[in-house]
Amino acid sequence: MNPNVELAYKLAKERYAEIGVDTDAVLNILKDIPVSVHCWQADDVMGFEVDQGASGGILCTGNYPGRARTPEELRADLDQFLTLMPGTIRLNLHAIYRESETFVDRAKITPEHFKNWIDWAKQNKIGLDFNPTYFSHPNASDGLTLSHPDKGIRDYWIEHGIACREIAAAMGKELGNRCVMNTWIPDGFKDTPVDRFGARKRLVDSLDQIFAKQLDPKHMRDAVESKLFGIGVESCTVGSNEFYLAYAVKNNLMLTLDSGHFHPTEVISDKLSSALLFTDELLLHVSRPVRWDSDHVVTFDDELQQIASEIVRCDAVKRVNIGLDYFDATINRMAAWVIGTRNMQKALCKALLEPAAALKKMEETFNYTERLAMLEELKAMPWQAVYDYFCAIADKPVGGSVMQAIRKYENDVQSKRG
Ligand code: RNT
Ligand code: ZN
Repeated sequence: MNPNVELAYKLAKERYAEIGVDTDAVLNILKDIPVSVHCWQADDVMGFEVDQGASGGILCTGNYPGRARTPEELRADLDQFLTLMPGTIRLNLHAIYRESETFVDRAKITPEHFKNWIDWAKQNKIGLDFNPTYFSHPNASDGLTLSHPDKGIRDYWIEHGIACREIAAAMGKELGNRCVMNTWIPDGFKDTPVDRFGARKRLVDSLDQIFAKQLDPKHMRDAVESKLFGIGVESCTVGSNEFYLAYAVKNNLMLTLDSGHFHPTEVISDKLSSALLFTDELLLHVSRPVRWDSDHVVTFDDELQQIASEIVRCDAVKRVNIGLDYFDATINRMAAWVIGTRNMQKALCKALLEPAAALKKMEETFNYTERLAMLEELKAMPWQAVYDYFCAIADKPVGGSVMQAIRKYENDVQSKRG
């Protein structure tokens, strides 16, 4: 190990001990917090069904070379990614990443179409999460799927949802590692609709059919993701926050909070403590909305730190499933993956390094002055030395040196892709 990394950790350990924080204990917790990494950053949300970009209110921009074009290329990228990441990583797949020699309709996919993914996950001892794909498809071209006025279209997507739940359950069972399946639909309206109630009522009915069958919660759990607006869906999104919050609570599902799916000044960090009082588990899609749901790479910004702090302060590390959701094709996609995922871990690391009990005590006794002083001190405490050490003991590149491996992979592999 680089002696400077070791020395910096030793000093950091002493500094944190002064405020009653045990850094070794923090490292132990951190290594077991899974971060579910979205496969779709590596290929611009295209999948292996047809050769076209995402549609339905989401859009990946940029043409940086090196997009993974095949399942083999995507898995190679993931193998490389895993060599660069400390901690516990899960992989989040979408239905469009199915593998099949011939075209297979989305309503007809089975666990067989994900065999290679399951084998890959087994080999790497990582868990899988899953998503039905209700977008980028002719049956979604009206901008409506499960809430479509045409029963035929709704039934098609219901069949897809049911097929996907079986796939998620098979993944969880095969891997002995529960799979979380997230349902997000693009349904909404560019202009002001007159029958929001009708559309939402149809959505309830479709979801009820999809979730009707009880599947073993040891193998899979369902989550439902709300959204405020997207490109082409500016005036109304059928699956809004109120809709899914109520639906999740009523039906004992997880609520998915995507940090890009609210008003530009509204934050999900404030929502965790409320949602956790009425649902047993949550799923997060950690993203970075710059102007809209623009899915920029997650940076170490205030909201990311607040999200991580809330998870820790609510004592909800085991109740909040952390997933990432962003896609940037203007930069090296491996760097996008690594930087965003490491930022999530750094934020968790920093959050775990808070003297939580002392801070709560200050608040309860109205000692807001000390609370402010402590919170400001914590910002510049040597948490980075702790995270560096976390990478070093996992035998992964420390800090900026990870870019050497990323550049090498770009030269040797990604730049050779057409
Ligand atoms: C879209 C949602 C959704 C997707 C992924 C690909 O606004 O955030 O989660 O980004 O499923
Ligand atoms: Zn999302």
